Amino acid sequence: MIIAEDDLNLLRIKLQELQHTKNRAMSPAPEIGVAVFILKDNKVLFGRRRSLSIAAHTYALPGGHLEFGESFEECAAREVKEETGLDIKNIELLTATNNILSDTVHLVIIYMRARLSDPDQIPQNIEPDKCEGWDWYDLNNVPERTFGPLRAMLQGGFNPFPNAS
Ligand code: IPR
Repeated sequence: MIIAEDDLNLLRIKLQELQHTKNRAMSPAPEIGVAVFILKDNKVLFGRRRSLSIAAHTYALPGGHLEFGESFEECAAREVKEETGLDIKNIELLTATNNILSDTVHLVIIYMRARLSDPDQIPQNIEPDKCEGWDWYDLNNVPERTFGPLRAMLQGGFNPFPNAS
């Protein structure tokens, strides 16, 4: 039987998810994620996540787990590149939130902001098995199904733009 490359990728992702779920159940521990507000004009980049164990089917910022030995800035640049193909600059730490999402998922999210290295770059959906696609959104008009903690933060008045009142 010949298995298509796309199906293989999907299988790999599902396997990773199962492994994560198993690890979480066996030895629950806080995880560290880095999420990036990429600022362009007055907009921010969001993507709709596919069925992943964290924030499934919600709109979220590009980002992912911090790897061993990595700085927040390195993680931000790596995850943004892996997920969107974009190169970013002026990467800065904004804030962190502590999110107990379920009995087995406790995620500390480090929020960063950054600008496009080249403002004409267009985001690509590099990991279609993980994300439905990327688009720019005005912060006053974020998608209905934005990842809960992020939505709460924005509704609470958090603004990633410099000099925001
Ligand atoms: P990986 O590291 O698998 O890319 O993580 P992710 O895309 O599931 O992101 C998890 C942390 C996010 C929500 C900041």
